[in-house]
Amino acid sequence: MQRVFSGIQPSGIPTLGNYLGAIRHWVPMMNTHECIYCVVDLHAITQPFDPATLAVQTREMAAALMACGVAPERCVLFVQSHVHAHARLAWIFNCVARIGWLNRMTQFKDKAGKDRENAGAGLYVYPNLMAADILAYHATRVPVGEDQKQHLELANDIAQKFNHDFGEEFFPSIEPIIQGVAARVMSLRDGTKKMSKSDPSDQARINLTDDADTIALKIRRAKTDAEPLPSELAGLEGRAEAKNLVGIMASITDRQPQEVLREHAGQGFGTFKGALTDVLVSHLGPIQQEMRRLLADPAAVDAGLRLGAEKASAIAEPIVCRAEKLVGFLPRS
Ligand code: AQP
Repeated sequence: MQRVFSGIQPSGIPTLGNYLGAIRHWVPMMNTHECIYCVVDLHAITQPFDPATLAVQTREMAAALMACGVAPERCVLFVQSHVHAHARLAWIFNCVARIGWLNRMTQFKDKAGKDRENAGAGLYVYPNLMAADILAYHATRVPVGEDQKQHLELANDIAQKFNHDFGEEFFPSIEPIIQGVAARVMSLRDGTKKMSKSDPSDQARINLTDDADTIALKIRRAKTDAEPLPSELAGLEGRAEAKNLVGIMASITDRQPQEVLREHAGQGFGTFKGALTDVLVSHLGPIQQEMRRLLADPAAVDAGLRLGAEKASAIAEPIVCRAEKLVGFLPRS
C-alpha cells in the first residue's frame, strides 16, 4: 500500500473549502492507502497567531477531522509538534535547500505581502518543513491543490540533493494526488479569492461549525449577479461568484457542474441559493453534531491524538535517525 501524508493548519475553524478540497477526500483514501494525517501546528505559527487560542484550535481541528470520518484507529492522526522528527529533519533540509529555490516560491510572496522584510523566517522556510513532514515517513503520495504543487517539486529537489550529497538513494520521490472537481472553493464575497479560514471576513466562508441559520444567511448574502443560471458551462464564463456556487453544489452532491446546470438552468439565484442551503445544512449537520459530541469529551480527542503520535513516531524515528547518521551526527549513546 502506498503511504500518503497530508496536513492541515489549525489556523481557525475548518471551512467548507478545507472540507471539499481536502478533508472529504481523506476518508476514502484510508481504504486504499496507508494514511498519515497531521494537524500542522508548527506551520500555523509561521503566520500571525494567538498563543491563547492555538491549543484550542488544534484540538478543534482534530475533532473536526474525526467528526468527518478520519478515525484515529484507521489511520495515523496526530499533532505535528508532538513528533519531534519533523523539526529535526526540517533543520537538515534548511541546510540542504538552496536560497534560490526558496526565492521562487510564490506562496511566500503571496503570504508575506508587500512587507517582505518583516515576514517571519519560518514563513520563508515553510516549504522545507513541508518536505520534512512528508519525507520523515518516506511517504510517496501527497494530495495537493494547484497552489501546493510548487512546494512538492521543491520537496523532490531537496530529496534528490540530500541523496546526492550523502551518497545514498535514501529519500523516495513524491507524487501528487490531484483532487477532482471543485478542488478550489472560492470566497463567498469575492469569487477570485480562495475561501480561507483566516479570511478577516466571516461572511466570506462557511465554517464547518456554522449552524443552519448562519449557513442560510451567508449563502443568501453571497455575492452573485442578476443573470439566471445558464444551461451550459460556457454561460458561467466571467461570472466567478456564480461559478463558485455551482461548483460548491456540484462538489457537495458528487456531481459535475454541468449536471447541476441541467437541473437548475433558468433559475434565479434566490431559488438556487435556497436549494444550496438545504444541501449544505443536511450534509454538514451530522458532522457538527459529532464534532460537538467529541469536544464535550476533550480527553477522548487527546487520547486519539496520543495514539497517533505514538504510531507516527514509530515510523518517523528510524527514518530521521538514519538521515541524521547519513549527515554525520554522532548518535546519542
Ligand atoms: N478554498 C479551498 N478550496 C479547496 N481546498 C482548500 N484548502 C484550503 N482552502 C481551500 C485545502 O485544505 C487543506 C488544508 O489547508 P491548510 O489549512 O493547511 O492551509 P491553507 O491552504 O492555507 O488553508 P486556509 O483555509 O486558506 O488556511 P489559512 O487561512 O490559515 O491560510 C489543503 O489541502 C488545502 O489545499
